[in-house]
Amino acid sequence: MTKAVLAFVLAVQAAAPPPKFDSGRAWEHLRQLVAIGPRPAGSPAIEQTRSYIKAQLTAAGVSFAEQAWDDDTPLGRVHMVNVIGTIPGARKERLVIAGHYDTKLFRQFRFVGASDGGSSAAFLIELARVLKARKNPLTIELLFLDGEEAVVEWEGNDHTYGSRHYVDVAKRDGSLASIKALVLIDMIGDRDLRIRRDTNSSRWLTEIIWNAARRLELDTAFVAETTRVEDDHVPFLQAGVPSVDIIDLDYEPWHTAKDTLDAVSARSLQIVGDVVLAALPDIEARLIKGVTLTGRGGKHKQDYRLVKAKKHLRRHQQRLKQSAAH
Ligand code: 1BN
Ligand code: ZN
Repeated sequence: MTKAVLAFVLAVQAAAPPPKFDSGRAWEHLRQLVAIGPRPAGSPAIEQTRSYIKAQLTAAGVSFAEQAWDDDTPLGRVHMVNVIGTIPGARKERLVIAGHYDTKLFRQFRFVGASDGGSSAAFLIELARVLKARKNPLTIELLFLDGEEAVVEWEGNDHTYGSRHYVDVAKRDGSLASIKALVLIDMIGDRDLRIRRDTNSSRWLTEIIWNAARRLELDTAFVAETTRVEDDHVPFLQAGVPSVDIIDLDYEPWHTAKDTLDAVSARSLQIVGDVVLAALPDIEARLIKGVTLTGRGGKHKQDYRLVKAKKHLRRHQQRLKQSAAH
């Protein structure tokens, strides 16, 4: 390739908009995950699920780490592993986008969790591909959580093992401060998607996401009604990390043998993909103080605003130094 051709290719790549969320791809991931069968924490099937997730992250060019531990459950010690995909951004501070990939253990029937456990994992895999090709102002962490489900009953500490472990480790190793927000995805496959606003979630994050849905005329799926959910976002909220749970709990097949591919749709995955990606610039703007990405001016405008934000931060730091010196 000549220098001129190379420069042209690089210029085209730089100008090209990031790819869109492709629910066809997400659906294929979901199909593969469901085909593995029940995938409870500690099972050989969840090991296989993890291999699939890791292979897909590698294919997307996203590096990952595994966070493994053994946790005490009402059924004894269970081996669990969070998979942490990282897409470096312009800044080290992280926006975490998470979802669980385990399915609830049921011995009475075959539970494959197409929406509950499957949809969140499939969604994150496709999001990895999209965000890898995007210019991200913050580092994005795609967090595949193990052990969300109760091993027996959702009471006491028998739930959210993965998120509690992740937050505990982040507190201990000092990395919690760099986590600026969490967007949690759970049970988004429902064919008849109806996501209520969770009142446990941080208000400003909920506003940004539901506003994005309204802009896209997807407020039939992101409805105005509220609910209160305990899920993997709670340990983050308790640690002071602004968090939002995007979850459709109005799902008849929930925790039944009917949570299969028949009950979910690619369209629902697409809706959530479009809304999350539309909300992202506003979330990032809020997190990078001084930036207002209110316009939809494309890459150059965003770069310009980032430069302005950096300047603003530098000035702010100088003022702080000056006032400390006086
Ligand atoms: C979500 C999917 N959850 C379990 N599977 C969390 C939850 C538990 C939500 C109880 C509502 C009630
Ligand atoms: Zn569940």
